[in-house]
Amino acid sequence: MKVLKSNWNFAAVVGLLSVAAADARPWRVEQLPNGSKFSCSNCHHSPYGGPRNAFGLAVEKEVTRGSRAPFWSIALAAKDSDGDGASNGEELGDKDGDGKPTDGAEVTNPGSSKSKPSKPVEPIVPELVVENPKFPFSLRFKTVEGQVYEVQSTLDFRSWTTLAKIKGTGSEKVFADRRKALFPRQYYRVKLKE
Ligand SMILES: [Ca+2]
Ligand SMILES: [Ca+2]
Repeated sequence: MKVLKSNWNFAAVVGLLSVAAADARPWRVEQLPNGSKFSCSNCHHSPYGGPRNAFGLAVEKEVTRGSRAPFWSIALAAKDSDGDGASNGEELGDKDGDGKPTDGAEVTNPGSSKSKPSKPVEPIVPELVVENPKFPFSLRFKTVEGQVYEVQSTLDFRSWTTLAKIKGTGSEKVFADRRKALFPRQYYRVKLKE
């Protein structure tokens, strides 16, 4: 009798699962490039299904109710359904929409504007301007917020000494070399720290 009872419990759980899955149509997730990352949240506001988000509504236009036919297309990839500036294809790591995701591509949610690709920060090599050529020698350069710069000096272009680390703020920074001027000539450079 005990065995029979546990079988019943099992059947009840399976029944509940299939109801939830029917709502969110898991085969649609499988047809999206990298669809498994956000699963049902690609198309629905909730990870359990329910009302569709902007991308879900765009997908709904492409599919027939209950159909399992592939729907991912170049046209759907080119749209920016959630309006976050990144196309659906860019968000799902398949920019050209050919159904083959790009290896190592960043995957974000095409149905949520809060999830979008992080734009790579372009490293900007700063241009150095001499502020004071006499003692104390100083130079200035424009910085980018979030980047770290090292001011270095050398006598021979072989060994460089780090004189200062400067955190970028988005505005110009001034570096002054207040060391005693022991050498007739010094060379300076500013290195962008990785
Ligand atoms: Ca988008
Ligand atoms: Ca998005």
